[in-house]
Amino acid sequence: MRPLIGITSDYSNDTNTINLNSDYYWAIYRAGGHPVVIPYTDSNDIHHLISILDGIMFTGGNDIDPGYYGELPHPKLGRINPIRDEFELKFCRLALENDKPVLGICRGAQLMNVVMGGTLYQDLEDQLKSGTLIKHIQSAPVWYATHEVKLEAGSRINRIMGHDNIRVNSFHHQAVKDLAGTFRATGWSSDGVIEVIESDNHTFALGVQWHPERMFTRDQTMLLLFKAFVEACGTGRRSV
Ligand SMILES: [Mn+2]
Repeated sequence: MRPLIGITSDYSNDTNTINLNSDYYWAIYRAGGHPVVIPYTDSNDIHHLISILDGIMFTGGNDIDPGYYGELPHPKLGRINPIRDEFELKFCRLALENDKPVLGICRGAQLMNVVMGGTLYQDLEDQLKSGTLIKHIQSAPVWYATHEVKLEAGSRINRIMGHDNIRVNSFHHQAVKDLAGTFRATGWSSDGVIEVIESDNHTFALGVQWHPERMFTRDQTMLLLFKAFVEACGTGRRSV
């Protein structure tokens, strides 16, 4: 039986719609999971939701309210979605506390770090004065890799991808700044921006700053990430 994987979605107050790019859905399905789209949910129901899922993928989206990591809004902060923030932060905290396998994509990786006490660059161009900053909001097609990520030797992401260097797409103006205690950085772009975080204290808690779901149909190595996640979700499932 396919592990049941919850995928968080965006909620628009303006149009009263729940939105998810279907690439996320097909990536989990192709990797052997049974994807279910999770809209925002009343916090009283989150415990039950987590108990019936085998794993959760936190997807990309708007910026997280910097108040959650103790900062005021920087002028370059993008749109925020208070309803999504409140739900996902509780959902992610509870998932990690219960050692439910978690994969974070872009905003999802940032969310995992914030939930566990880390901080973000609210705007890389303004706040990371490295002098070597590369373009992290690519103009190239979504599936096209535009920058390299160096993966730490011996890390989970390195074992999954099977390479010390990979090429990824990039659609973010924010990134992890101070790491939460439970996470370590295991992938960086050439300008030092953290592109992968992972936990050694959880069955599977890993976040990537790029969008593998938009690459896997053209780059099979990107499917390895989803397969490793689904496999971890399957290991922990209760027999019925
Ligand atoms: Mn990037």
